[in-house]
Amino acid sequence: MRTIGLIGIAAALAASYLPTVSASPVAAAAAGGVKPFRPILKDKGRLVVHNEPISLDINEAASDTAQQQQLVGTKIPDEEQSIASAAIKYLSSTHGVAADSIRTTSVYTDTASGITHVYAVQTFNGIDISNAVANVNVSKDGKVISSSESFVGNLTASAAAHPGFTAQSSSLDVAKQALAVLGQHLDIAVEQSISNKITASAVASSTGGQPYILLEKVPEALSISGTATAQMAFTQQADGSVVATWLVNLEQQDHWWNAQVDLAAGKVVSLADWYASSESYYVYPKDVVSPASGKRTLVVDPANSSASPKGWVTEGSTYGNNVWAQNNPLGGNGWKNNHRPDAQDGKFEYDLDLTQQPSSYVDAAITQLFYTNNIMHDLSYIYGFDEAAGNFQDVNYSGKGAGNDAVIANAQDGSGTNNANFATPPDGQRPRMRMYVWTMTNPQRDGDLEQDIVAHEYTHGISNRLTGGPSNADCLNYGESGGMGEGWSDAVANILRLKASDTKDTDLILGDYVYTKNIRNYPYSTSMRTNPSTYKYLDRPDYQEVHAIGEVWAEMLYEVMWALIEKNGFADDIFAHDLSKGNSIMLQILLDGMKLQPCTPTFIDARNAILQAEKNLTGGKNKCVIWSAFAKRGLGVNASGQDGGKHSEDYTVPSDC
Ligand SMILES: *[C@@H]1O[C@H](CO)[C@@H](O)[C@H](O)[C@H]1NC(C)=O
Ligand SMILES: *[C@@H]1O[C@H](CO)[C@@H](O)[C@H](O)[C@H]1NC(C)=O
Ligand SMILES: *[C@@H]1O[C@H](CO)[C@@H](O)[C@H](O)[C@H]1NC(C)=O
Ligand SMILES: *[C@@H]1O[C@H](CO)[C@@H](O)[C@H](O)[C@H]1NC(C)=O
Ligand SMILES: *[C@@H]1O[C@H](CO)[C@@H](O)[C@H](O)[C@H]1NC(C)=O
Ligand SMILES: CC(=O)N[C@H]1CO[C@H](CO)[C@@H](O)[C@@H]1O
Ligand SMILES: [Ca+2]
Ligand SMILES: [Ca+2]
Ligand SMILES: [Zn+2]
Repeated sequence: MRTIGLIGIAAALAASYLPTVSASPVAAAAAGGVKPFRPILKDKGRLVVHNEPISLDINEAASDTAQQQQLVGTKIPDEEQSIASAAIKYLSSTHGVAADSIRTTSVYTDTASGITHVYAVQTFNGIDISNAVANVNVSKDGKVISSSESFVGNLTASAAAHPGFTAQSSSLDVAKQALAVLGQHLDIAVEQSISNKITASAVASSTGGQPYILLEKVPEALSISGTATAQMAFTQQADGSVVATWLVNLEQQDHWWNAQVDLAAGKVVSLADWYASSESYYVYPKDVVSPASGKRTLVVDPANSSASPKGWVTEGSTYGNNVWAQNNPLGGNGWKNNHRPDAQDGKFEYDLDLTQQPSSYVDAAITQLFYTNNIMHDLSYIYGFDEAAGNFQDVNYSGKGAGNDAVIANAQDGSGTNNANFATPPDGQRPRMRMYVWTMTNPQRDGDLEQDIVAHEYTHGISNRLTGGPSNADCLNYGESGGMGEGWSDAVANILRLKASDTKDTDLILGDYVYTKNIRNYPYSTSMRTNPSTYKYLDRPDYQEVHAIGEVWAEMLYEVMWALIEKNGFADDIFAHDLSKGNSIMLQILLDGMKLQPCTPTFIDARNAILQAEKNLTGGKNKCVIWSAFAKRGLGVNASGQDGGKHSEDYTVPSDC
């Protein structure tokens, strides 16, 4: 049977709970994967609303000085002191917990509602049971309108079951042991000689709680300030039992941990992170392609933890490891010091009135641009445009690839109108996306708000980096290859916007919102009538420009995508990377094909690379449907053509199909 007391633990721990001694004084920094957790107390702590409010005897409580003395250190008006005392009496009588075992932690009166909120914690032998808490809401006329509590009901029974439960230790060494257990949990081993240098001293609490222990000379890998605090407590476990714990509190670069360490068990039993690292964006979410097709919503913590393990935002504004988004009204080359919205609280929520000119909602536009760029970063990362493959990040967590090349994304860039562009230098140099305002309508419309445009631009970066390797930026600049660069950009924008309700009869157009109509010649469609583009179109004089060439390529890819979805089904969430589904297979073999194909590929090279990628991915299960899709548009097995020369169509598939 395990012991629960704190006394004697120091000695026992010396053998069993000391952290492993590492070769270097301080081992590697905390793994990013440590997550907060706590014991889940079933059916406790729910808000109970009293439809018939319960009257409190506030005047009687006012004379109860014993209760009032528990709120020291803060100046509480007499009136609120009395309400708090009455509320504690109420909790005591309704939950069978002695009033002197309930400590008031805060009380205040809300000016708007006039409701007084009383917060309390259950204690045992003067020590807080940190997760046995209560709150009582008292109306202006002195009635309990609602309350909640997570008290330990049979504390005496629990205590009796654990001899030594009442024991206390003020041993400073024990606090150091608790710190070491937290260090282990955070994956930071501290060598004994370093641990020996940590000093500990007792400090009185200024707020009526018990004293705590201040630990100093803590290694920086564990605490950025070099200090930590430890305090004796009890923690209620999920099964209703109570264990003696140490509350250990320390701050790291990206976390502020408040841990409850069960020393007897040598483990952390509850871990909270006081850092509000949450990011929220009021945006057209990833399944709303533009203001023409849906509304903005609040999206909370959208970063994918494998693609962006530290989130999207570095600090309080629209810049982070993947993207720096800002406006650029004058269209100059400067960007670092340009305007960005201020969101110290991580809440990117700005007004957007589409009846006004775009300059009136620049913060909403920058936020949207930042959001969509990060969506593209995470999506392409998941499908293999990662650090090693030369993606756009300032810091490469894997250590592979060149860093310092997060995307510079300019919203409402003043260097142009009615367009957008993306420049891709080699890996390690920053690409630049410039989004323009569109002037076909009044008020004007903002390209930042249209996902297919931003996705199109970002995909230029993906195809340029992947084709011919990350350091060669000259592989998609000419003729057919340049045209396919445009085509992949449309194709990825199409994959991202596809919805479960879409079918192979769905037609998609680009630029619908900003341009008010299709910016391409034909909608993307599996109907030959709606979109008649074939390989032979590359010979037409009006199809020598890159976007026209790209349209033919993207149309072929649209056919391939639907052939794969027809055969394999549709993944509702493309981010889930479910490679048994058609749309996910499509995105995967597009990116894998880019990695495989030569610098300056032709249509035939790119088709063959896609087929090879599919063979590698599935063993060739989809070979024949892919061939059929290409053949439908004239790029069958016997198609032939020269970049800049004649193209000859073929509608047949290999003989084994
Ligand atoms: C009572 O207090 C809790 C906790 O502060 C709060 O969630 C709840 O809304 C309050 N109820 C009323 C009626 O004010
Ligand atoms: C009462 O205490 C015992 C002993 O710790 C514990 O096992 C049990 O779960 C508790 N029961 C309730 C209802 O809290
Ligand atoms: C993050 O991406 C991975 C694939 O790399 C996927 O399995 C996971 O579901 C994604 N998580 C979220 C929250 O989208
Ligand atoms: C082959 O497929 C695997 C995933 O199944 C992928 O990681 C790899 O990059 C692919 N290789 C090529 C050459 O496409
Ligand atoms: C098509 O190409 C195959 C080889 O891939 C060849 O055997 C066949 O003769 C060709 N057919 C025509 C009509 O050119
Ligand atoms: C080659 C290169 O520059 N790699 C970098 C990737 O990012 C990490 C973290 O910033 C750097 O340490 C590497 O030098
Ligand atoms: Ca890079
Ligand atoms: Ca390249
Ligand atoms: Zn383009």
